[in-house]
Amino acid sequence: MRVIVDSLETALAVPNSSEKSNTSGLATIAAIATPLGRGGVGVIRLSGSRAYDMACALTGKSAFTPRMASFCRFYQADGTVIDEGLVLFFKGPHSFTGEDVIELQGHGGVILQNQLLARVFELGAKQASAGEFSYRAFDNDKLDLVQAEAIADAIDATSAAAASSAIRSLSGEFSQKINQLLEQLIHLRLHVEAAIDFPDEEDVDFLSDGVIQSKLEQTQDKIQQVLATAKQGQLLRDGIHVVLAGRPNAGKSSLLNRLAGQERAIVTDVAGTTRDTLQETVVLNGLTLHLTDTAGLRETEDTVERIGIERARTAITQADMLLMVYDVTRDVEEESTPIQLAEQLFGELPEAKRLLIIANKSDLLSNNDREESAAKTQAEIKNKGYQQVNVSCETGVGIDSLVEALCEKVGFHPPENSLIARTRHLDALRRTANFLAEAHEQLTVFEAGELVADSLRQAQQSLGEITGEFSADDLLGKIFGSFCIGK
Ligand SMILES: Nc1nc2c(ncn2[C@@H]2O[C@H](COP(=O)(O)OP(=O)(O)OP(=O)(O)O)[C@@H](O)[C@H]2O)c(=O)[nH]1
Ligand SMILES: [Mg+2]
Repeated sequence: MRVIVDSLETALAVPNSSEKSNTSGLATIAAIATPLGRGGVGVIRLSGSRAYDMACALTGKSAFTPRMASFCRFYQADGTVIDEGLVLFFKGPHSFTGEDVIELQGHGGVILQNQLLARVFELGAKQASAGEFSYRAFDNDKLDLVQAEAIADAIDATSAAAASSAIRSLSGEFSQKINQLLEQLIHLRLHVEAAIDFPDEEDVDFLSDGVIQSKLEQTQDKIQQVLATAKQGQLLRDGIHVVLAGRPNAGKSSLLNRLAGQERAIVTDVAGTTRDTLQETVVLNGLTLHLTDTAGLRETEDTVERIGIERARTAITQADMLLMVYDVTRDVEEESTPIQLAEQLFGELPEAKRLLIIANKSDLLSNNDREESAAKTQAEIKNKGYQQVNVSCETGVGIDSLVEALCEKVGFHPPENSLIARTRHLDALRRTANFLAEAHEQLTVFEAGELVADSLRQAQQSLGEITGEFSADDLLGKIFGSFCIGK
């Protein structure tokens, strides 16, 4: 069996970088790599086969030593000085892009940087498009897709935890997990293909001797572990969209202000204060919350308010999580319960995993009232699988519990060493898991070797999309197009 497996190894190996285009022969690109504005230093980066010659022409020097800073003047064509600063030379392939790279570190002023960039263009460089440096790095095998995405995620991170997990993904930790899984899958495919091609070998039926099944199940377990890590990473990166909805005057805007820690929304005792939706992003317990405050839901003749309510309804349908805020002293009358209120407000009861019920203004209830109201409402809420948190936006009581309940509800509990991930990765992992489940069924129920092999091939294909082994050009365009220019 070992010999057969070895002989199949080459045939099933994951295609590697040989399929990528070669970046040599491409234009030399340039872009301002630091934010344009007032600053001590501004960096312009060049990459390509002519970068070195351009640096020589720009500075009048004839040579640069790789990885050594050289202090130079940067000249216009007519010999006037544009600026002075450092030139750093990274000789390909030992550079970020894998090509020759030059960094010009001048002063960080808008005019100076633009003049310097214009001069570099005059010398023949082309403006880099968004993500083009990273794309070249990917194309030259300096980075895989997960690492390239991690660069953009580190730059765009909205919390310290998201930034540090992006840096861990950049260093290759996430890619390593995926590559281990890919190896495991390839190995599994080898065994299955061998079992199909050589069914009578040593008089053993490889498909039913349990070895393939146990290897398959191990791979399935591993995928589930990686999926769980990736889910946390995706929450870290993207956060969740939380919509605050309820009757007018329930305290939605007060809650937004409490969560934001500042007076962001107007709060008055006039019902119908909030007209338009209002967004605020906050990071609480490490989770990024994109909050939307909405107009109170009610029947109204007022044109402006009606438009506001329509917007509220749109936000409600798009929310990852709905916080239904109600006024404990008013909104839930004798004959109605929070669950009935939710049905009235939203037309139908939202799924339990998308709805958190917030009983606000608990400071206005006496202890007796509070107990009575809790007894009345909690049983039904729990029976139906929903959850209520009692808060007072006035005093701040219950706000911490609300945030904890929110994190719990979306399953956010990132491990110490979490790794950033994107929806794209989760999607690919889920598809891989589905193909493996298919393979398992074909193996254990139908003993259909060819179909097992085909499902495993598709599983490998899906998994390979994550690091970019099998990614289509349009997907690459989408990923790199979302980067900033100069990266
Ligand atoms: N006592 C008490 N009053 C509160 C509490 N939360 C909000 N209020 C008051 O309730 C009134 C309405 O609060 P808002 O936050 O404007 O309510 P809203 O739900 O945004 O109302 P609309 O924008 O009109 O839909 C204000 O007078 C608040 O000061 C609370 O926990 N306790
Ligand atoms: Mg409001």
